[in-house]
Amino acid sequence: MPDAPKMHRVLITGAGGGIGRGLRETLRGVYPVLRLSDRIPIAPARREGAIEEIDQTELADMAAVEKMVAGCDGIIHLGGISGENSWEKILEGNIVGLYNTFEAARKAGVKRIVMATSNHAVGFYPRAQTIDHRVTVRPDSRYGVSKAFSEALASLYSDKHGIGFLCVRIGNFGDRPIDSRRLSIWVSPRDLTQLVRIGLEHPDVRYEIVYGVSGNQRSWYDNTNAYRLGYKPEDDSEPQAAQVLSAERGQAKNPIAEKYQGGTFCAQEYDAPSERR
Ligand code: 15L
Repeated sequence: MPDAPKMHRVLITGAGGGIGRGLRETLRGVYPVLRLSDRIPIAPARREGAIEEIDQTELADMAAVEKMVAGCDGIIHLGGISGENSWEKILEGNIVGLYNTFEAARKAGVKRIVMATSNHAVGFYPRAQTIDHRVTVRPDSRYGVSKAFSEALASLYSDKHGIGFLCVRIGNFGDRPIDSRRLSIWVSPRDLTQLVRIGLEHPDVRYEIVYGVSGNQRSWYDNTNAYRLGYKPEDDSEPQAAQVLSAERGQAKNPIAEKYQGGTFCAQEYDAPSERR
């Protein structure tokens, strides 16, 4: 078995967003140095528990990205655009910005990257189907396409340059599931933290795709690949189900959003004359 990579300094990109702020808390003290980067200013560094370094970088600026990545052993890449947007914004944040990050990581000798991909890379699978990590991508948006691109670029940088990647198709991160769709894709802060740590620390990770979801009874995913790597989710959305469902009773629903896993991402701009099987 290969040795676990040594993680001294870990960079979180997109550290000012919801997931980044959550991981800043749950990873405090886990690694000696956390470098927190975003394009927007983020809360000042703290010193108790672990050293924090604060950085402000536009991912489209390669020279700045090289400085952001310098000296890091591992990266949790959350940066870029986190939902559907114009092609120009997606191109800049999630294609150019992603390429810059991986390329800078290669040059800097980064050993591991946990890539925040998304359920929207496979959002056009119907809810009636259980999918695993081996299905072909079926993006539901320009955003979903950029996440599929991230999985492909990670595969290239793993095969050609030996960086270990855990691509986590994140469902919906938060303290609780916020609607009926999220009962199937919710991930709690502590469960996502567990997956991130597997990605950075497990000795065998070369290139893996897993679903970033808690152990939800209503899941649409067969997350065998995560379990194989030792993931043991502690949370399940089920105790929240009755309350979430009763809050939605009587609400009008879009049939395309309801049919497919990606929900409203599938229904936006939808004008197909007939549904693909
Ligand atoms: C995502 O990928 C987004 O980043 C997040 O904002 C949510 O829209 C989530 O998916 C979801 O599907 O709920």
